[in-house]
Formats: sequence, C-alpha cells, structure tokens
Amino acid sequence: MGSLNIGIVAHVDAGKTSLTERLLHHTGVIDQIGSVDAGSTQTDSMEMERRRGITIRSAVVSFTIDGLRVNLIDTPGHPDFIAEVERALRVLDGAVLVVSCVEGVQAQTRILMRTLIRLRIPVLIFANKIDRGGARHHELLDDIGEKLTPRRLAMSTVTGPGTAQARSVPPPLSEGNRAASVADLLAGRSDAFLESYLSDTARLTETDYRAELVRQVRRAQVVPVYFGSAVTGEGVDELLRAVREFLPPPGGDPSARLRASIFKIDWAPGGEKVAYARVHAGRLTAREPVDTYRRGRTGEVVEGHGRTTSVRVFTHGTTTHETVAGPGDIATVYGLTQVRVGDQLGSPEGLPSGGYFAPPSLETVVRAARPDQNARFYRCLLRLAEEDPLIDVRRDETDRSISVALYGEVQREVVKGLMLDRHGIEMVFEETTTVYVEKVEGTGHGLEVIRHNEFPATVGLRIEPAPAGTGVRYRIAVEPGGLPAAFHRAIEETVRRTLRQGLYGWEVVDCVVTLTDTAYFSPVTSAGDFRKLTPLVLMAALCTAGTTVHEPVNRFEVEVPDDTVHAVISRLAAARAVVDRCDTRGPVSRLHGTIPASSVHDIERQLPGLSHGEGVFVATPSGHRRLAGNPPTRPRTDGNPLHRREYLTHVLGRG
Ligand SMILES: Nc1nc2c(ncn2[C@@H]2O[C@H](COP(=O)(O)OP(=O)(O)OP(=O)(O)O)[C@@H](O)[C@H]2O)c(=O)[nH]1
Ligand SMILES: [Mg+2]
Repeated sequence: MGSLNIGIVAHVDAGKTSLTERLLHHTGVIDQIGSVDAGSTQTDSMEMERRRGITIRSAVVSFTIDGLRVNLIDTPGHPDFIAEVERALRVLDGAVLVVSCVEGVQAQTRILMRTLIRLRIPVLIFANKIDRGGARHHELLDDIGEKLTPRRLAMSTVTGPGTAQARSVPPPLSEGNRAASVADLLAGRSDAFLESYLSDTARLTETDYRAELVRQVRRAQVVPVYFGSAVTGEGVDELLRAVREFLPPPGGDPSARLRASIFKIDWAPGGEKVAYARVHAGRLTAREPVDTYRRGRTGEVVEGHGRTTSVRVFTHGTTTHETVAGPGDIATVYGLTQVRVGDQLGSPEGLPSGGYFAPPSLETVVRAARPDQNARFYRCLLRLAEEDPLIDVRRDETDRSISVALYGEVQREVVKGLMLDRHGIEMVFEETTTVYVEKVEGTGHGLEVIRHNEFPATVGLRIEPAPAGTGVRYRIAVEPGGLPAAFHRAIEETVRRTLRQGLYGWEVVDCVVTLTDTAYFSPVTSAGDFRKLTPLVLMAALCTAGTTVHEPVNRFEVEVPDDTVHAVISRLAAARAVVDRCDTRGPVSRLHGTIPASSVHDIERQLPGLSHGEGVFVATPSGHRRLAGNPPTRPRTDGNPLHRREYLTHVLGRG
C-alpha cells in the first residue's frame, strides 16, 4: 500500500492539532476526541506541549482513506519553532494550510504560503472556526485572495457563520454563475480547457471541471478553500475527500538506490534514538548497513555509516509495525545512533544546502546553574542539537563558554524546560546578543603566487556582492582539469569555512567567490597547502572589498485598540521599528512594519501595558538591514587570528 504524506501548517492557534484530532476521529482511528485545552490530543504528546497547550515538535499520525494510507504531520505554529515546519516541508506530498475565520490571514500564514508556493507543494486551505463568534466567510475569501493567492477557489459556502450551527455547503463547480468564474480561473492555466470552454460550454460536465481542477491543484496552480470547524467537525469529511482526490499520491522507484531524509529525532522510553525518515526512493530495511550523509558546517558533504536494528512504518494513529519501508513511506528507524535531523540515508543526492526560512537571530551564552554539571550540560545540549540543529551549540575556543542560537523567548523556555525535565539540569541564560551578518561592499581580489609565499601553491580569488538571500556562491574561472579534484574541494571548503567569520567576526553572506588562479608542484603540494593558503588570499580579498554589518529584522503586525495607537507607535519608534502601513477596522488598528529582531521581546513585554492588555503582536524573521554607526565586532570567535582585524592589518600588512 502506498502512502501520502501531508502536513498541517498554520499560524499559532489556528487549530492544527484540533483538526488533526478530528481527522483521526473521522477516519476511525480514535473513538474519543482529545482536546488541546485538556492536554489530551494524540499529537501534542510531549509533557510540555500538554502543559502549555501549544505544539512544539512536529508529530506524525496515520489514517486510511479508501485504501490509501495517509501520514499526517502536525506542525507547530509559533514562529520560534519555524525550523520544525521547515523539516516537515521537506518530506511532504501536500499540505493543509489552516486559516482561522475569526483572526483571518495572519503573518505566519503568509510566510508559510509563500514557501509552499516556492516549493510547488500542492495546498488545500481549511478555513477553520466557522462556529466561533466573529467568524467571517466572504471577507476571509477576499483576504486569502489578496494576501495568499489570487488563484484560490472556494469549495464551500457557509450558513450561520459564528454559531455552533454553522454549516459548510459544497456547491457544484459547473452550475449557474459559479461555472463561469470557475472556468475563468481554470482557463488561466490551461489552453486546452479554455478551448473546450469557448467552443462548447454546455458540453462541459461537472466531471470535466473536477478533472481539470485536480490536475491544477496537483501542479500547485490552484488552491481549493474548504470552510469548517475542528471543534464541531463541520467540513471535515469534505476535507478528507479532498485530500484523497486532490493531493498527488507519491511515486518513487522501490528498486532504485535508497534515498530517505530524516526530519525528526525522538527518544524511545529506554533512551534509544528514533529517527523519522521519509523514503523517497529504494527500500529501507531492518538489520542492514546504511550510508548517511549530512552537510558539515561549511557546506561540505559528510559521510557516515550505521546499521538499522529496526524499521517501522505507521499503520494506525501513532502505532507502527515492523516492515520494509518503500518510496512514500514514513518510517521510524532504530539503531542509527549517529544521525540527526536533516541527514539523508542511502544517497547524498538532493541534500539541502540552505534553509527555507531565516536562521535564528539571537545568540545566548548558557551554563548549568551547578558548575559541576557543566561538562554533562554541554553533552546534553549537543544531544538536543541532534533534534534541532539550528540551535547551533558552540563552545568558545578560548574561554570555553557555551552559546546557543535561538529564535525567541518561547523557544528559550522550552530548551530550559527540556534540560530540566530530561536531564535534571537547571540552565542559566546569560547575556543575549544579536547575530549580525556581514555583507561585501565592493569587489576584492587576493592572489598568492607559488614561490612568492610559504606554500607550494598559487591561489587567486575574487569576492563580490550578490543579492540578498543568496548565501555564498562559489565559482571556478580556471580550467577545472588543471588542478586535482581533491585540491578544488579543499579550496572550496576552506572558502566556505573562512567566510563564517568576516572582518568583524560575523558570518559573511550574499556574495560570489570566484577562483581565478591556481598552480601547484606535483607531487610536492598537498590539499593541506591549499587549506592553509586559501584563508590568507580570501581575507586579503575581503579586506579590499570591505564589508558592512547588517542586523536581523522581523516583519511585524500589531493589532491594538484605536485609542492606544499613538502610544504604541511612539514605543515602536523608540525600538527602531519602521511602520509602513496602518489599517483601521472598527475599533482596532493594525500596524505593519519592520523591527530589529533584538527589539521584538521588549515590545512583546510592553504591549499589554500600552494597549489595555488587548494588543496582539506577531513578528517573523525577514532578512537583514544595514546597521548605522560603528559596526559591532563579534564578542566570541573561533580563536582563528585571521578573523581579527588587527592581525590582518598588522601581520599581513594588507588591512
Ligand atoms: N471554536 C473553535 N475553537 C477552535 C477550533 N479549532 C481550534 N480551536 C481552539 O483554538 C485553540 C488552539 O487550537 P490548537 O488546535 O491547539 O491550534 P494549533 O494550530 O495546533 O496551535 P499550535 O500548534 O500551538 O500552533 C484551542 O483552544 C482550540 O480549542 C474551532 O474550529 N472552533
Ligand atoms: Mg498544535
């Protein structure tokens, strides 16, 4: 039996976990519907999730619709856990995006939709909470059309919105006035459909409309919108039918080389590591050796080896059974003690090289409250990083201080809670610093020629700026055959590693580095010579190009009562936020703008006091902006003297 893997994604509190519970009930997996508020759902199973009533880690459950097994991943909505969503997105065949009919399209929803569109993942929208006071129907459709995608199609109308009796009614596609607007939408992406529509409208049947709609949804060209309620169950059967009909069942060749990605790490009650893998191709079997692949810190592929002891696939809810996992399956894999989230099994092909969302922008020095626990504390943090690599645990070379990168306050509390619950370690957070980045200002060249430097090698590099969000791109402008592949690899890896710390100690992003000159002596020169020479050349190039320091910023939306809007605006201005839009709807105003990531927490803390406790503030990472004034230097570096400006200026004499 093949499986379909779907994810439920949305802004925090939109109702993802409640909807998951409903889907499990409607497909006969559970008899009793659990509730988020009572901490009794299938997918919010971590102690801390139940306590807080929010989802922290993605969870997998499965059910069957008409003979098709569906694995469903319930994801967290809080922006601090966006990395969890990203991991899920890498293994999905389709997504259900939940939007609340009461709150409307929220900031996080927009970011998620943008990413789903970019990844061409087919999407169904579930417009939830039609039973709740203030639920809107037509306005929400307009909102979705304006903020998420103009290519959306309402699959139901609502009667009695905002009451427990609210019903969602699916009208046919091909009848009355609706036929023309549906045809108009579909014809926009299909000349064949346009032609049949224009030549003989009357001959097109409901089946023709549906078949074309299925094609376009599967190609991520149209997004159907279903109205309903995760609490009353209204619209849930219709959504299940849509999952079966509109989302593409996965393909994949079972006889091909194994390729599977690990998107979640968990621990069995006995402490054994459990890796959740989605198989893309080939077969994953118990008691077999497997090769593992991951990206190292500098983007290089790191290979490892392990042996599975057990492979289980989901059958019913959260239960699994031992079997061979094939393409499309999500399996829990035991025995691979070295793997972590983001690794691939079997093949390095398609190994991701960058994230879909911005990485954390705050870095905090941490320690165990009891100094005698510090060594164990570091090991436990590394173990946590296997589940969540973006926390990026680092230990400073010189003062041995440990730091972690975090998205925000809620994640910080969760990390603290996990350390205490799992390992009995009380964790102390010291100063939090912003993680800045450096961008290249102009074009710079560096060249060290063989016989004129202390290594038997020539390296020439050019560095130049590139558009925001493109990371570090590396190009070769020399005859590739002129240098052994191992030397090329050594140069590229060293370029990437060197750029982790620029002239001010921050990571250098958005640039293109081009290899312009090479030479070596055979058989004297080694890859090690290139590894030692490359940083000198690159840092010299960087010095001539110059860099500027940029701070991470968030897009924010804040909703406040009208009479408090002036106070809120002036507080935002003091926090160096830039407000670029202000909409007033009834008694509330909604402000939109950009704010330094470092100010987000202060605003969150101050808002209740400024807005009679009624303000709602949502911020999501959104790139960087140039810092005015004197650029700050990174306080903790990896100890490499090349990363200190003084060294470059005085020792190399090239600053
Ligand atoms: N009235 C009503 N309340 C709902 C509905 N769906 C969810 N809720 C309530 O909304 C709150 C949030 O629901 P969750 O299911 O935890 O939302 P979530 O999207 O999983 O939240 P996170 O995982 O933390 O992002 C809970 O109090 C639910 O009871 C609905 O259809 N109608
Ligand atoms: Mg949830």
